[in-house]
Amino acid sequence: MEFNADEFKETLATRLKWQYGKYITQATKHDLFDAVAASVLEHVMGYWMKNRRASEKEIIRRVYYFSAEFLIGRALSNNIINARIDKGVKNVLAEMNLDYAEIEDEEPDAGLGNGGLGRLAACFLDSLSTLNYPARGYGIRYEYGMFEQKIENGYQMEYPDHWLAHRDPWEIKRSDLAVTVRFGGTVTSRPGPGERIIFSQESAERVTATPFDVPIIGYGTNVVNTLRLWQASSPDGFDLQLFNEMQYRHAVDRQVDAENISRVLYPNDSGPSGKALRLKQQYFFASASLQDLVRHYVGFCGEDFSKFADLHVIQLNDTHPVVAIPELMRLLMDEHGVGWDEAWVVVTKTFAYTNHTILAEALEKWPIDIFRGLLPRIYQIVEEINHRFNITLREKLPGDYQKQSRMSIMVNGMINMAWLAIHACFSVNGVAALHTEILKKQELKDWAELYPAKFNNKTNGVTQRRWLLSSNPDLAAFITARVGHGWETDLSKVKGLEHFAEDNAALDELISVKRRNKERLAAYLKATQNEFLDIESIFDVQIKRLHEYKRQLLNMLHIMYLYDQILENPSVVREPRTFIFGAKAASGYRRAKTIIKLINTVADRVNNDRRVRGRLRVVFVENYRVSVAERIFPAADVSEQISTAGKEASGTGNMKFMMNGALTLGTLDGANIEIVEEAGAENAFIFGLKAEEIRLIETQQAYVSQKYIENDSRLFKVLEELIDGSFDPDTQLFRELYDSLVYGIEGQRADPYYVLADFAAYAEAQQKIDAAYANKRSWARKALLNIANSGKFSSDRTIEDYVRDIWKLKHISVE
Ligand code: 26Q
Repeated sequence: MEFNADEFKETLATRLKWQYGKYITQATKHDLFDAVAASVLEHVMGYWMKNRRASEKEIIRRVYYFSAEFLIGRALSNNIINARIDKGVKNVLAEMNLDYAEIEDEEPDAGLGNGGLGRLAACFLDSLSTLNYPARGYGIRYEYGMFEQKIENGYQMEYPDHWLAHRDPWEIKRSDLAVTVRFGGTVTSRPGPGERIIFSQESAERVTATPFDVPIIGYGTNVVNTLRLWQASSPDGFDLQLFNEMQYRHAVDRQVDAENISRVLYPNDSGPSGKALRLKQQYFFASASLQDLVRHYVGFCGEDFSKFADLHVIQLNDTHPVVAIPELMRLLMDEHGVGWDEAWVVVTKTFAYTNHTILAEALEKWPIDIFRGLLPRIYQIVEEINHRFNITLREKLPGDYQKQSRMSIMVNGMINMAWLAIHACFSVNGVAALHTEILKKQELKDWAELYPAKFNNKTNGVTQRRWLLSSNPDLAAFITARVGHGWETDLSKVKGLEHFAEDNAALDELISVKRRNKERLAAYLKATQNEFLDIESIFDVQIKRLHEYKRQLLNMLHIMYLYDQILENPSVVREPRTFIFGAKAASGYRRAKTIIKLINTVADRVNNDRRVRGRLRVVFVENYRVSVAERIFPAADVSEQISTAGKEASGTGNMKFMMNGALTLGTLDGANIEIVEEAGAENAFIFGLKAEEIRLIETQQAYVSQKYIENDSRLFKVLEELIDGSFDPDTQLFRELYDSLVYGIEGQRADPYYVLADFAAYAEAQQKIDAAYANKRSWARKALLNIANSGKFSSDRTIEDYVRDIWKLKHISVE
């Protein structure tokens, strides 16, 4: 659709008039953001409506991405770029003397996710629309997203993220599509027609699920798919009786209880919390989404469900939505009279499951009593699935009682959601080659033997539209000037940059692009947290959730060592370095929070020590989130990907760094392996124990952390500094970190993540970086080759892999 500047201006003015009763001159920045967003939405609304009408007229095969998290971030820039109206909108605003950057900055992040898994879901939606595939995301409209992090006295403090305080201009409430979800109560059964037994859930708590639709605009196509997020409310409103009896608090109890289901994202990306509310969230959105699909299907095909699996493929984003499996059984059997066997065929042809973690403690298990109390009918169905599965297990593994019990979906009072998923889904995938291999050979070995054909790999990817075109316009222009357009929707085209690897003019321009991005980041951090950054220094960046396995602590111990070294021998010439961290710790993860305190404590000391000025700085970026990531990736020189080998399923930040010309400093873990394979080992800095080596040490229980301390005086020194008051007079502050590395605490052995074992290799790799950066052109050449070989890591490639192997979708076209 052609962009019409006058129409856009008029829409903008109209929105300000009817929404705020203001002239443009009276509008606040936020009013302006809202009006601009509304005008952008108006521009694409015609397409969105056509997409919706098409899906109402005809039922076609579609993928439904079920995810408890969609980490969208901001939408304005992304939407105007994808709708190809960015130049038009920016020109209009400039004509009106409005500052686009300021307006853009008014939009709160839609932080409806913890990290990688949620952001992956968002990248996938962008690619699906861009590649013209029929798709819909289903999730929860959290009233509060990922908490806002403030650093107070070096400690992480958490504040609610009220991102909807000003309403969201992108969403449309669809009250006409609300459904009811039931919790608790008791299951009763009575004989129905023929052999049938009719089950019903009596005196259950009823919760209304209302969908809010958000448009997902493809880049340069007419396809606008939908992200449908459910909000919970009470169908009963408040209790007038109680209110009249002056029981004001109790009068709203039911309302509050229901609304709590979609109140807040669980800010926890590690061990399952085992909290009933979390299970309620999962069932709430799984049930609502399936009711939505079944209702639509019945409208076309009636009660004949033989075509359901041809028309739906549901991708389960980790175990969080796996309760959808028994819920679809329930809907088919209890609400539509389908028999068990027929329903099971539908279910097992419809669902596919993605695993995002190797950490055993993160696989979700629900205590049976919580599960049964909350979802009594679903519990019966899971029990029956398990019963039938156990019969086939006994047939297939006669006598192997250990394995039968290991694989049982219900055992020791727990329901194992991953086992339920693997048993019921037709596809089970990991998210990077190494990850999938580890699943098949170790973590899920029993299952890969039972169902070998289900297992497959889908290496993650990220959308270059957000992570390059939108966030790094200078680099985008650099690329386009050399390989032309086309890479925006086919990232393999950046390969053409390789021709410029020996072109000094190109390399110098790449250096100045990076420099400008560093200046921009420096200006932002100066403005937001009064932080001074040295543009001449190497920007060495680790931005990701705080986790022991991601080893921010390894990075820190090395920084402490560098600090000592510079103090000891100031004449050692070094490239100046700025270590940048961004990380949120799960609220209940004490050790992760202590590591944040350590980073800030060391930063305080180092940054205020004249003796290392101009050589070493440490910066902790507060409240790391998508919109901040968009400023950091373009400015990075070094990408820290230093997880314990075998622990990081894939990583996706590593891919964003690569696209933006940062060099990877990493272990052979997750997608790092594939990144180095593409970039060339000479263009990355790889160090440390390999997954196989660690595996061997673990099976032999052969790890002796003590020898690393004894044989490395550097290590000995920095470890002592954790507890001798060097950085903080309170010698107990970091005692826990020390003890966990040196002695082992809380039932763990010493150094469970091999920080000490990898320290020397890490320090050596850092030294190589120091030496390599001295030659600016040679460094730029490596950066260029990273960009040129990042094609594989577009989520467009990932989506094509899913479509070909799992989803089997046909392209759609919209007039
Ligand atoms: C589970 C139960 C209860 C509460 C919370 C959770 C929960 C929530 C989020 C568990 C895990 C997560 C998120 C996991 C995650 O982000 N995993 C990352 O997924 C990325 C995309 O595949 C990978 O690149 C990362 O390697 C992986 O860590």
